[in-house]
Amino acid sequence: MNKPSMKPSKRSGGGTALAAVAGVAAAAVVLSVAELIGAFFTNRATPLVALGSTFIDFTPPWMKDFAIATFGTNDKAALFVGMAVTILLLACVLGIVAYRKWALGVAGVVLMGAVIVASVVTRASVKPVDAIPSLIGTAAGLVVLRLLISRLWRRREWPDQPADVAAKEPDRPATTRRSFFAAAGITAAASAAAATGGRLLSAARSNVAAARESLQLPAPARSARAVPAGVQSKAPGVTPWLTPNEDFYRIDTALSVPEINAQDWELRIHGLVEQEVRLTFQDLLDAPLIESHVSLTCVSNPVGGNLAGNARWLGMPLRDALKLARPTAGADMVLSTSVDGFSASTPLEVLQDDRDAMLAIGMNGEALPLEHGYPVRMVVPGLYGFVSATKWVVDLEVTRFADSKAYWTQRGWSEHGPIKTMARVEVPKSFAKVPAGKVAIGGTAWAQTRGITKVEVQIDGGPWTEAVLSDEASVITWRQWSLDWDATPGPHYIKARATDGRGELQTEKRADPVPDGASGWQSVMVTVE
Ligand SMILES: Nc1nc2c(c(=O)[nH]1)N[C@H]1C(S)=C(S)[C@@H](COP(=O)(O)O)O[C@H]1N2
Ligand SMILES: [Mo]
Repeated sequence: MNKPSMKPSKRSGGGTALAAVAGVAAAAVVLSVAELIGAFFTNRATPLVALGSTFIDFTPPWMKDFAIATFGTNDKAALFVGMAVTILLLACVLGIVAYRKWALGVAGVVLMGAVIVASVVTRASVKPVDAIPSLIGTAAGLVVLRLLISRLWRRREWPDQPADVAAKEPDRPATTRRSFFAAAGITAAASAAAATGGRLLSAARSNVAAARESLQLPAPARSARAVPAGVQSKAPGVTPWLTPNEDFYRIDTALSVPEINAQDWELRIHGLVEQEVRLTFQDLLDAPLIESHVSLTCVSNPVGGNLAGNARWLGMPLRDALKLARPTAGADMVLSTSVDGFSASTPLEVLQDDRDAMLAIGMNGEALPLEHGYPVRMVVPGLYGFVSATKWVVDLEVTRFADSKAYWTQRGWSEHGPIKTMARVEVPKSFAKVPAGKVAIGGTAWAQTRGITKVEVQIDGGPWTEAVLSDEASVITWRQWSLDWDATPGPHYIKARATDGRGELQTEKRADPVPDGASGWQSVMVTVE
């Protein structure tokens, strides 16, 4: 074993850079070995996913808002890039520290390992054994770090090699620069192979996607209301009234999409109830299901943003599920929790009235896509997703707002989240150049549970003109609109505002998404040529 005295002096040039390389190679081993071994565990909270998820859970509201505003639905990719850069830098530092003072390097790696393990075991629905991939990964990384660093200590032919090192270790071969890079290269290649193998293996082991594909949805006991022929805006280029599943916005805290076997799925309804209930997926398939078009909206949607979608959902009415459990007097909230620990607080009465709140299993005629909550999610008309639309839902606790706080409420967002009235201008696009003459303006407006009764458009601060409303399917779906405009050359500003079914005009007051949704009238600048 090398003793500290055998290490080169601090000033050895080149050694430091190579030590950083050794650190990076060791970090690659930690992550890839954990990935490979993680393939054998069902939860698969491997280091990157667990660290990222923990980071997301500690994200303050303004940062979440910033991430969504900046990266939109690519916020997860941005997080992974940020994590990769951080890990790369830390690995360089750890490599250098280990090279200079091995014991300190070991302490650093062990500390990193402890952070990884802590973030893994604190995830929801994780068992202690799920720490094993990270533990083995960290141990493997430490071994590789030792092998590479000791090569640096034994650099006989390198100019900065202290004379006594080789003499003190006559039984061990000296190393060359080339052999160091060969070892580092082999480590990198082996890591890449292990990580890829782990990915492929876990993809092969997961049959959830296949089971979803072959799921036959039952016919609803009550079909969706017929959609009027004229729901689509007359203005070309406006979003389709019905959002295809692949285009439906996705917002959640899940870095890796939870994979739940429908046969294993169970929903526990408990808390302030007379009868605790457990529902299986088969119970849902056997229940009288309803089908309904409902538009979902995210509270993080900025004015004019596209974090909203409209789909046909199939599911068991939540009022029926709650009836089985019989909530007791005093309860005023249902805390729904997903398999990955996200939770939402929904007023109990909203889940018991006739607005078609449901435990959804189908979306636009298909089983729920994995990213949208397979096998079961909540869909609640009229409320932003963060207080209602729990995906991968496994637990409903009947409780009181005074006693429990949901995931985003704990992080500074509101306790309640009724959707605010909003008119969105979709064509012409912001900063578009359009030819003079007849220009079709159009977009989508929503005020779920109240409905839209008027949309008005204003050009350059002039009079407000009523737009043509497309047909209304229901008050829980969005409503499209259009207006023909005789455009004259020059820059123009187009503003829109909606009035809801109660005759209430959309507020002009600008508000940020935090804490309970953005508001204000959208204004779009276009250039007419
Ligand atoms: N399990 C889980 N469910 C969740 C969330 C989440 O982070 N985790 N996000 C909610 C939010 S904020 C919204 S807007 C909707 C979005 O649903 P979608 O991704 O199907 O469009 O899901 C809700 N359900
Ligand atoms: Mo959301």
